[in-house]
Amino acid sequence: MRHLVAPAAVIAGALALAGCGGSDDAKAELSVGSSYMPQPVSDMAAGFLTIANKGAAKDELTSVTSSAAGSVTVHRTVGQSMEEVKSLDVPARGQLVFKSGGNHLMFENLKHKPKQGEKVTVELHFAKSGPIKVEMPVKSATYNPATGH
Ligand SMILES: [Cu+2]
Repeated sequence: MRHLVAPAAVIAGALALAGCGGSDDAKAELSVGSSYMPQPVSDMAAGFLTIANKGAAKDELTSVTSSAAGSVTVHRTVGQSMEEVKSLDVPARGQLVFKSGGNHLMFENLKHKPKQGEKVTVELHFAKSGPIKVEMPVKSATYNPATGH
């Protein structure tokens, strides 16, 4: 489900955000790191990553696609349950973090069950920036980056 924004609205939004920065062409500068998928045990999988924005304008993650799955949706965790969201903000000079127990990507109807050591290609789509392709490594089912190696 793509979230289409009229180009005029995008430009107006960028200019408004640039107002206090002193630059007329402030834009998001996105990069992706720390991506991984815990090895799935069914035809569903979660995915985690961090989207950093060095730019002076915010952006929005609007959809995620992958040829490895029938569908990929963006979820956030609220209390004990999770809900699908249409988009998530990538703040200016900040980051959008997907991690276990928080925001996550949800892959459904996987075409095959990827194993540890494989990579799953996903494409991130944004309201303003061009799409970013990510090679998401598959880790063990219990992998947790917070505990280190
Ligand atoms: Cu979920």
